[in-house]
Amino acid sequence: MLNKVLVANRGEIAVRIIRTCREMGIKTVAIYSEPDRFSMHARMADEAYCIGGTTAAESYLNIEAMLDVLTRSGADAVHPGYGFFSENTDFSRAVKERGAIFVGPPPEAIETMGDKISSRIAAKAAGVDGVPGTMEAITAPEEVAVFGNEHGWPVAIKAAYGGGGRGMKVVDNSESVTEALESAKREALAYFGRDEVYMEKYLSWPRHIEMQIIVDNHGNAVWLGERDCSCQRRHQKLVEETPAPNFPQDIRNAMGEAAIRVALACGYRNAGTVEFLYQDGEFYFLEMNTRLQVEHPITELVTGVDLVALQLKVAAGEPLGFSQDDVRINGHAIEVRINAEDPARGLFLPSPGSISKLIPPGGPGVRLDSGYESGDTVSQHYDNLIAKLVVWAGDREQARNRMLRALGETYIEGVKTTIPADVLILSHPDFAAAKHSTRWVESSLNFDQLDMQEPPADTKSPDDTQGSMQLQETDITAEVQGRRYRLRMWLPISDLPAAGQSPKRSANSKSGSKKRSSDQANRSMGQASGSITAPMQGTIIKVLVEVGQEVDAGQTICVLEAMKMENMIESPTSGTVKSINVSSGDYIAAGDELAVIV
Ligand code: MV4
Repeated sequence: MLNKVLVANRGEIAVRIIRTCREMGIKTVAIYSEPDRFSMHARMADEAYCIGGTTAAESYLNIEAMLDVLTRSGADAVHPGYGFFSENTDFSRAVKERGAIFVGPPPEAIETMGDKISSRIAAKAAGVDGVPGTMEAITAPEEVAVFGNEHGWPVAIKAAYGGGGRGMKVVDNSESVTEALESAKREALAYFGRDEVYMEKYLSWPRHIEMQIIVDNHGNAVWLGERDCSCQRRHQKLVEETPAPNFPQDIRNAMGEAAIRVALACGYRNAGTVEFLYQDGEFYFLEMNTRLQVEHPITELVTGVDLVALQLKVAAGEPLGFSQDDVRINGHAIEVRINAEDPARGLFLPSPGSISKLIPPGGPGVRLDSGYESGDTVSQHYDNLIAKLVVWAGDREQARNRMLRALGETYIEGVKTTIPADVLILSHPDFAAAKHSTRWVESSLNFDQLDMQEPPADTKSPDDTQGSMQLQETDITAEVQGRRYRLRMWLPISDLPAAGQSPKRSANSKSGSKKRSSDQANRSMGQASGSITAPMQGTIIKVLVEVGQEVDAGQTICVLEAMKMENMIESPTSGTVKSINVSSGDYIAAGDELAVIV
């Protein structure tokens, strides 16, 4: 079995992996960036090393810093979690070159499945049909028009090196093919560094079902049930559940066997997820994710397996220890993601900041996989997932009610969260009746009723006590030559900083010199002055007008890449462009003035 595992990640998934390692007697090594110095995963690991930097690129995507910690710590395996390096073959190869084990599939399997066209070819070779579409990159708009006229509209154009729906364009007719193809290629290049795109017939009302699989090095390949991930907004999963409601057992068995065939066709090892679309009694291969998924806990709850433990066993060369006949699906599990975002008016604007208080839910069948505790800070530099709330119960309706009860118990103060949106979804009659599908959230749910969450009352936590001016035993964290140590000291209470608190920013601190507006409205419709401001932080990827140009109301001024989508920033009025304050490539903050129309 493994001796020491470097957890090459942060947040809730790092905590998740550390917990299972502890249960298995495996030492853990955490890495942390400058903003994460006081983070939960760094606190929990047996060893913690600062890899420096602030942004993801400077820290958790800094391959040299990560490999340096691997060498310094003497870890014999690296668990990548999800995101970051979890599907990066350069990283997995570099880990192996240093004599350590990468807890995941072989690089060849990652490469096969990372290219969505080659993944479709591999699935087809295994006898598993994808959504009707092409097996090579699109080279001309005419190809899309011919395909749409032959197979029917709409047509989905997707990034060959993408995934998760990012950059996907849905084309309704041949007239809009050229612009859609250009936009899809532009986004594919911007998001994934490659502009190859392919197409599929767009299924109008499918369910998004994914199958968990795991393969060891002894010929054992098992599917562990499906997860219904249809409840998504802008390709961000909001709610996942298992078993999929109204899902026939014969389809489940056929999909599980198909998932295994796809995995074996690419020489897969360890845990993975095969995604399908299910519509009108048929299922179609979509893509394969060669990593542990965010939503893996619901599979753990209905099967009783610890997927991280299985991953570590398989990585250590041990057999699974069970076969397909041993797998039992019991009860129903639901997961919701609790993000530091404000869902008011359906904007889901990021809401980074310090969590002044976090009180987790409890009781029967409730699990909170959190990456943060009271006093921790949600940084704007990383994914803003605070925690996953997961419940198990005997059947779907009990699980749905348990989730609503657990959401009601979950208290998070200091940042706005998606909890109100989660409650809206779980309490909606369509969800209760399992009538939802992939388009349901964006076509049928109305988030407008969600008020802007009031800033938390400046309440003291119930356990605040006014201690006397005496010495207080205190655990503090010290960092010596880049390595983190815990020390126990006795200090006068008045000298103690609040746990995890970073120095408060000055009230009038401004980032950048750009003019800010008071209104952070989503639509970029500017103020009466004709000033057009950014509705959210992001990157300008295209400026479409020039100073002095006449524009119409609603004309796109520039394109802002934010929240994994291209946002068209439009002129609120007709007039003349007086000034343009941004150019392509600028990173701007919410409220920055982009242009002025007079
Ligand atoms: C599709 C589709 C319909 N037809 N492809 C989205 C995430 C990524 N895994 C693939 N996704 C989809 N691909 C075809 N040919 C529907 C989805 C989809 C979806 C699409 C729009 C809005 C929400 C969605 C949620 C799940 C799946």
